Amino acid sequence: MTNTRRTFLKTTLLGGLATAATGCLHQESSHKNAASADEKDFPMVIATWGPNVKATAAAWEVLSKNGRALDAVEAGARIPEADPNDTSVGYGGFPDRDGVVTLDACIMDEFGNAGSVSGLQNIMHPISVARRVMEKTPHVMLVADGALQFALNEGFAKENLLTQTAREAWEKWKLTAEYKPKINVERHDTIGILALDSQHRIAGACTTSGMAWKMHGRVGDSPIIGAGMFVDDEVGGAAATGLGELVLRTLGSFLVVEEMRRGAHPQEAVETAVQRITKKYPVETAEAQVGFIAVDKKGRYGAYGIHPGFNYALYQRNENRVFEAGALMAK
Ligand code: SD4
Repeated sequence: MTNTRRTFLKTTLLGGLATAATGCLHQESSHKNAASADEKDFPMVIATWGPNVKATAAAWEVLSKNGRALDAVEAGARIPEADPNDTSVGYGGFPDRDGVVTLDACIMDEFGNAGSVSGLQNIMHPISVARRVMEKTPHVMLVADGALQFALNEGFAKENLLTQTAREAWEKWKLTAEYKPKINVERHDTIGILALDSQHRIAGACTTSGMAWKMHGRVGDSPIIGAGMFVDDEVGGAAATGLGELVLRTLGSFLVVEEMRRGAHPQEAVETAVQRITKKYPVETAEAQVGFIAVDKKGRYGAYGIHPGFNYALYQRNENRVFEAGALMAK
């Protein structure tokens, strides 16, 4: 066990561990089943993967000053984007099989506006480019060269995002050139982040370098509105991590939000989405991970993965903590 992992596990509370063991609702979330929102639960922010406590902390900086959820999720997503040690997001992200770092990101606000970029190269903060697409263009999504041109026109700097570590990992991968995405790689992956601010406005963001060693031009779930992330201010929001192809085929985040619209608790909703994927794709899901996080407008949340090992960061009621998510294939 790495030191980092030990630190995160130490911060895991009993409620989170109970969830990992049973796959049930969080013990501590029982108070959240009240018909109306508990004001103490606002603001809140939740993000995929434990190391993203740094991202939830950055988002909290915005939220605790009564800032807008949209600003909070953007601030949070920018943390792993700029971290060279995070090999699955932004700067330092592992490249595709041609050695090119290509980035996917999307963002949504409380009005249902959405922005997205895919296959973006050489820009450190694709989430901020996605936000500009949302706010400054008549479109939702820009890809590849068009996205880069737009970013440059908007004043973003062109940078080399391939670190020495990532290059060496790619050189090593090329020796076998076997494409076999692993479950819970480093437990540090794509960030999906959802926030509810003090005025109960919702926003979500998702940003990634995608699956390492993917084909050049491959688009994952993360920049696709409804797959990698979806929010609806009337209902709640959801975000996904893991093997994007499985999430794309099932439009996972949209499914989670629609389940909540039908009245499901966020935990039930994420479990339904995971079950849908595993039922439809039993062979692929035996070896692949997908994890979802979700929040509803009452400030309740849920998280669930196909396999054990998915965890998440939650900043709520003034505490920033990491929890183990339950898993369908928990032993
Ligand atoms: C993708 N879902 O590109 C992303 C990557 C990811 O765990 O989340 N990896 O498929």
